[in-house]
Amino acid sequence: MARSRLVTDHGIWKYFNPAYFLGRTKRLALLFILFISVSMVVWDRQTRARDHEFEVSKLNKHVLRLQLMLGDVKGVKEDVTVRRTLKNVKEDPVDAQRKQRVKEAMIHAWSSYEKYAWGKDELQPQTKDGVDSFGGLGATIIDSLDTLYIMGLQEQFHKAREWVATSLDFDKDYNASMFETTIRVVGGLVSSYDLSGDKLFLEKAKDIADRLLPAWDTPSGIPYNIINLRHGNAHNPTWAGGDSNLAESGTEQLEFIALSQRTGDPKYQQKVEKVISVLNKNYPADGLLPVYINPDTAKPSYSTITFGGLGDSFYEYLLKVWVFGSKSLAVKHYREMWEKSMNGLLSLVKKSTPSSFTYICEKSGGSLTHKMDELACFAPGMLALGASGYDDSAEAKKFLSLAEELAWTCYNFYESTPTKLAGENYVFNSESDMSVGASSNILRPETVESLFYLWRLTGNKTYQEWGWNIFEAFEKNSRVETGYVGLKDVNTGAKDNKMQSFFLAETLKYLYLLFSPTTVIPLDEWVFNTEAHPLKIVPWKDQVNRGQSNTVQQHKPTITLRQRRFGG
Ligand code: DMJ
Repeated sequence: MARSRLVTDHGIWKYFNPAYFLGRTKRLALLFILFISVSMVVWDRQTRARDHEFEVSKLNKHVLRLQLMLGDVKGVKEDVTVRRTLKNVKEDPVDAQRKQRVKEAMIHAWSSYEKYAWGKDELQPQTKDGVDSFGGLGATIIDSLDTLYIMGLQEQFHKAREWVATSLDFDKDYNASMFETTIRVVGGLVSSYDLSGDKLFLEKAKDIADRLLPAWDTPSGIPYNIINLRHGNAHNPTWAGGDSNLAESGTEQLEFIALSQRTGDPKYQQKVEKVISVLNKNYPADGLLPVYINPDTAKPSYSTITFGGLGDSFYEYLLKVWVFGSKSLAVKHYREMWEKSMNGLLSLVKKSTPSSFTYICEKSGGSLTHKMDELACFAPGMLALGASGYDDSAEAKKFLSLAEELAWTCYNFYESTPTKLAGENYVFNSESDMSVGASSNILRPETVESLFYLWRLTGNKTYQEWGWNIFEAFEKNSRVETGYVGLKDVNTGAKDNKMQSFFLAETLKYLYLLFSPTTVIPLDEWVFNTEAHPLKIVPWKDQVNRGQSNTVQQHKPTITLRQRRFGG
C-alpha cells in the first residue's frame, strides 16, 4: 500500500492522479488543450483515411474501366492469333457497349469464383463457398479458360493457366461422368490449346482423355457413361437399368477426333467414330433414336425420343463432325444420318394454338408428348448451321425458316414469365399456347446459343435484341454481390445457390460473341463443342482406316447463308 502511494505521488504517475490538479487550474487548462489537440489530430487522420479509401475505390473502378478498354486492345491482338484482324472493322457502337457489359458480367462471375471457390468445381454464391460437382477438377476454371482468352482477360487467363499447370490433378478415385468430363474438361483444354498454342493444355487433355478411354471397352463399342478416373473401371448408373444414354454416348466425337488430330495418335478418334458406325448400321429410317441403348448389343431400349435432355447433343454432333471434317467424303455419313434425323424431327414439330408457336414434341411408344425442354432450344442454332448444306435449296430454306420459328418460341419461353427468364421446360395445351412445366432456371445457354448462330448466319439484328433482353433479365434476377445464381422459380424469382460452370463457358461466351464482330471465331474456321468450346477446323487426315475414300471434297451449298466477316 505504502509503495503504491509512493508510485502515484511521484514521477510521471502524479499526472494521472485527479487530486494533483486540485488548485492547479493552469495545468488543468493545459491538459484540456492537449486533449482537444490530440483528439483533433486523431479525428483528422481518420477522416483522411476515409477520404483516402474513397479515392482508392474510385481509382480501382477507374482501373477496372481502363483494364476493360485495354482488354479490348489486347483482344484485337489475340484475334490475330485466331487468324483474323479487326483492322478496318467498324464496330456498331451499341454492340460495342453491350459487349463491354457482357465482359463486365464475366469479370464479376470470375472474380466471385476466384474469391470464394478457387479450385473448386463450382461457386455457391449464397453460402460463399465452392462445391465439387465434377470430382474436384476445377471445372469452372477449365470451362472459363477460352472465354477469358476470347474476351482478352489476359491476367485472369494466366492465373487460370497457372492453376492448370500446378494444381490440376486427374488422379482421383472418383466415378466421373465421361460425358461431362469430355465436354467440359477435354473440350475446354483442347480449345485453350487451339487458341493459345500452349502445349500444357494439350498434355493435360491427353492425360484426362486416356483416363476416360476404357469407358469405350464394351462388347458393342457403345461406351459406359461412368468411369473411375484413377482405376478406369466403367459402368452405367443403376437408374438407367444398365443402359447407356444416347446423348452421353454420342457427344465425344469432336473432342476425341480433335485430340487425335493434334497428337497424331488415332486411338481417340477410333473409339468415338466406332460409336457412330455401330449406330449407323441399324439407323432408323426417321433418324430418331430412343434415349437408352444397350452397351452389349447396341440395340435401343424402349424409351423416349427427344431433342431435349438425354437426346439433344447426339444430333448436334452428327452435324458438327461433318462441319469439323471439312464436309468431306470421310464424314459424309454423319451428314446423311443428320439429314435423316432432321426429317424425323419434322414429324415431331407442332404449332400451338392460338398463337401458332412452333415447338418440338417428345415421343414415347409411338405417341407424342406436347412438352419441350429449354435444352431443346439448341435446335434452332443447329438447324441454321446445317441448312446451308442441303443440295436442294428448297430444303435449305425450309430448315432455315423452321430454325427461325423455333427461335421465336424459345425466346418466348423467356418473355412469357414474370422474370423474363425461361423455365426448364414447357407444356403445350390446346387453346392456351405454352405454360411453364418445371419452373427452375439454372443459367442455361441454349437459347442464346441459337440466337448467336442465327445472328451470324442471317445478319438479322432482331436476334441481337432478343439476346440483349435475356442478358438484362439475367442481370436483374440472377446477379448477386457474390456472383450469379439460378432461379428456383422463374415465376417468383426465388434464387438458388449455384453458379453453373456453363454460365461462364457458354451463356456469357455466346452473349459476348453475339455483340462481337463476326471475325471473332468465324464459323467457317471453328466448330463449337456442346459446351461452347471452339475447336479449330484443321485439314482432315485419315488417322483411322474407315475403308472409304478420304478425298477432301467441299460440299457446295446451294444457298449461301450470310456468313458476314465484318460486324455491323
Ligand atoms: C451444358 O453442359 C451443355 O450445353 C450440354 O450439352 C447440355 N447441358 C449444359 C447446358 O445446359
